[in-house]
Amino acid sequence: MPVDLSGTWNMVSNENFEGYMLALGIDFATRKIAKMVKPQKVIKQNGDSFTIQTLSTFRNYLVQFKIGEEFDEDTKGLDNRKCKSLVTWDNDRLTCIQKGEKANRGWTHWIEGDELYLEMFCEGQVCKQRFQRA
Ligand code: ECB
Repeated sequence: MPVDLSGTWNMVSNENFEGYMLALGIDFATRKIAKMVKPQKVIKQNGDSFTIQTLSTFRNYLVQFKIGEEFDEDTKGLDNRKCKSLVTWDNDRLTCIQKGEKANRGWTHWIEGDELYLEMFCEGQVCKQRFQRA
């Protein structure tokens, strides 16, 4: 039985988001605003099917996928790139590899204590975010 990441989660910390956004080539004005927001994650996990919404006052982002099935991801509203994305379980860590123009790109989610963790990585930069249940 894998862990269940389902729920509504509020961001409580965000480390090196600047470095991650720079690696993605996000412009100065967008980075300034993006750094201010505290997004909420709404995760729906149904067996192998996931919906992850990232909601904020600035932008929203939606991704839907099944474990082990590569899908076309369009990071519209973020860095606006196309990726071939694949999500798998690495033990109790939900891990996504986003193949595309940017090397070494992806993210990992896991739960530790009552908190949801997210690490997003791109070309050597790692952004670490932590969330608590709303
Ligand atoms: C939707 C949050 C808006 C805040 C940032 C807006 C613009 C910044 C542009 C690019 C930065 C790249 C990523 C933003 C960080 C979080 C958005 C969702 C990242 C993501 O792919 O999360 C995964 C894992 O939870 C599911 O899509």
